[in-house]
Amino acid sequence: MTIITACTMDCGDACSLLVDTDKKSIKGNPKHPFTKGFCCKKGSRYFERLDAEDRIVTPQIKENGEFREASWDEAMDLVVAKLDTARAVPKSILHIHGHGYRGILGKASDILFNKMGASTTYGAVCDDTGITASIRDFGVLNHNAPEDILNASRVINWGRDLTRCSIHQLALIHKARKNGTEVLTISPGGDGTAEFSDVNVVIRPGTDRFLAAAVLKLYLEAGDLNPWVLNRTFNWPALRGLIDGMSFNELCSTCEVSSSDVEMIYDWYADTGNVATVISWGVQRHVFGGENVRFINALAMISGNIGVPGGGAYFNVSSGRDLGTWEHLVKGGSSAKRRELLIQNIGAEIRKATPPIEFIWVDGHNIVNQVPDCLSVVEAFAKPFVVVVDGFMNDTAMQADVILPPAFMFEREDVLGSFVHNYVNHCAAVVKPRGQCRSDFDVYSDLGSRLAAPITFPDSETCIREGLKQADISYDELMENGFVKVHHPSVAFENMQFGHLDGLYRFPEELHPEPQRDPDYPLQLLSLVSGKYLHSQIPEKDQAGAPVVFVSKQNPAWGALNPAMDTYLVTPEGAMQVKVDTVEELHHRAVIIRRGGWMKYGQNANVIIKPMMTDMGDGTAYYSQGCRLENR
Ligand SMILES: Nc1nc2c(c(=O)[nH]1)NC1C(S)=C(S)[C@@H](COP(=O)(O)OP(=O)(O)OC[C@H]3O[C@@H](n4cnc5c(=O)[nH]c(N)nc54)[C@H](O)[C@@H]3O)O[C@H]1N2
Ligand SMILES: Nc1nc2c(c(=O)[nH]1)N[C@H]1C(S)=C(S)[C@@H](COP(=O)(O)OP(=O)(O)OC[C@H]3O[C@@H](n4cnc5c(=O)[nH]c(N)nc54)[C@H](O)[C@@H]3O)O[C@H]1N2
Ligand SMILES: [Mo]
Repeated sequence: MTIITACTMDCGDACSLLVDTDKKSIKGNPKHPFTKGFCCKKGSRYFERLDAEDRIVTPQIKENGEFREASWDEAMDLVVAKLDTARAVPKSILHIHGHGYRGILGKASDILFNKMGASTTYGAVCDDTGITASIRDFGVLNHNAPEDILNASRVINWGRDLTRCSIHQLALIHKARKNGTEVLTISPGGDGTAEFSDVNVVIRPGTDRFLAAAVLKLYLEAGDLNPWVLNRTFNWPALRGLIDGMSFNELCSTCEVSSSDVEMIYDWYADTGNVATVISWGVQRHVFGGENVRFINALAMISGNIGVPGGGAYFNVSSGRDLGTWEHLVKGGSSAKRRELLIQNIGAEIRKATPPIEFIWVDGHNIVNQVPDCLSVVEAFAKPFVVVVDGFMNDTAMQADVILPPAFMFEREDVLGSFVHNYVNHCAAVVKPRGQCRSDFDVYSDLGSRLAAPITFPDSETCIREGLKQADISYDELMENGFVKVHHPSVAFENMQFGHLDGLYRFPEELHPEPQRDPDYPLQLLSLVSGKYLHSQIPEKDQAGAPVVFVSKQNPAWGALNPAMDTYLVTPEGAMQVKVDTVEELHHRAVIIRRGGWMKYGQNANVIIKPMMTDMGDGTAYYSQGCRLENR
């Protein structure tokens, strides 16, 4: 039987899928206008994950350092007893929820722990730097519909590796190129962007703001600024003054882009026809990542490409923008101001917390793996009682006292939106949960009702219906078709009306210098997404041996390494053994490692990445990590 469902993985493509439950085959829904009948391998091979031999399908309790199987009743009794005790000081409970699963029902754990007044996290490991930057500029988070890119004469892509992170945006780009749209990509290189770009410009990682400022300087020199555009901005004189005071050559040399390439980028923006600007998430994972995004947005604005078809600046939209909450339907508990611990330095934050953290609950997050300074997270998890809701014995599950096995996608229902497109999808449960796995919603509903002071949820259908009310989405249409298009104008900020109270655009008013490189760690470590896997959701069998890092043949480390000896990737935080390979057109001081490998296999770069904040949105500056390669 073929059933319409949808992917709930943390990916903007948010595909509508057809699952043949007899053949266990998965394909993209041809009726879904964005999915268009195809999906990536992570989606089409999801049964390998559901049926994996090493999947945890029974609750586990740790005793004397070893896990043993337990019934749900035994595991829940133990968890509830610990929680009831900890609730005497609600702040002593810490709830950590990640990007592992999303949706209307996916909010259940946040709602339950909010009602308990538990501590929570702030800060971000993903996209909040770029979101905050975009909101400072435009007043709200929005971009043109992704399909509008087909109207662009040219696309300027600031680093997004569509071959890995979004095959449906890639398909749109392929289609646009067939119709004559040209694509220029600016990135540190060594990625998949050459496959879909007419021109590639290699930039020193972390310095896009200087390149955008250099192009803006050429606009100033040319004097061809559109008065209508300037009229829609609040603080143009401040940005103009800032750029006037800078030398073109210095801007070029800071980002290590030649003046002729900067002139070419100016021509791409200034020529007739509209230009769409695409901004990667990579641009904002640097200490001045927010400023990078703001200067790129400023260029899209000054070039007259905001509020027009075929233009726009694509960072992302909020996947939850069309979905409401059902928290107000929950009975018991109360929502008070919660203590917040910084996510990207969670080890240190737990250690210094007063009152101390006694109980930690983690769901949908391989936190021990995905945040910097992982070893300190392991240390901080040692004393509190730790419950992890996950289905694999990954770096986080290993630190648990109790592991509760969740039903994964296709085994449980949810409804979710996308951070790229404008459709809301129904992720139907199409197969029974394996073994004793239970949906997260069911687990939280059960847990809440077992507490000494209970917190009770409505049934799941009531929650879904409530969540759909916000954007007036028809429940029946959603169930019938598997998706609903939510109306958002195809062009964002039409007539240049922005979200600030005065309706005007805001420019950045400062350009911070790039921090000095530590001469002992002259290379820059980029821990990029891998095409084959979603973050750390990597089968254990694929993690043998030292991980491969990629450098350019021009990298000073490459010539200095002796291939016959062991090689280590070294930062001030520590060292890990790696294999080194070369890749074309990568910036000569960049080192690429694909992220998500597990600590227990010596594959996790976060062990040697220091927690560093970005300038906006409390984001994580993973890519500002200095490093070196050496034989040992
Ligand atoms: N070094 C480095 N680290 C990074 C980044 C970087 O650039 N560099 N970027 C990061 C980014 S962009 C992100 S978004 C984060 C992602 O960090 P995480 O959110 O930790 O992502 P995953 O590694 O995919 O882990 C998600 C977990 O959720 C589990 N899961 C899946 N479905 C369900 C479910 O239905 N219920 C429950 N309970 N669990 C489920 C999966 O098995 C998996 O273990 O990592 C960040 N980490
Ligand atoms: N296959 C797969 N797809 C995914 C994910 C996954 O884990 N696997 N994760 C999803 C999630 S949660 C996210 S957030 C996205 C992330 O998607 P991407 O944006 O692709 O994320 P990154 O790998 O962090 O960075 C992407 C690119 O940024 C470029 N880059 C790095 N630094 C700079 C810079 O300073 N300037 C410029 N111009 N470019 C730079 C790099 O060359 C890299 O190719 O992907 C989503 N899609
Ligand atoms: Mo992300």
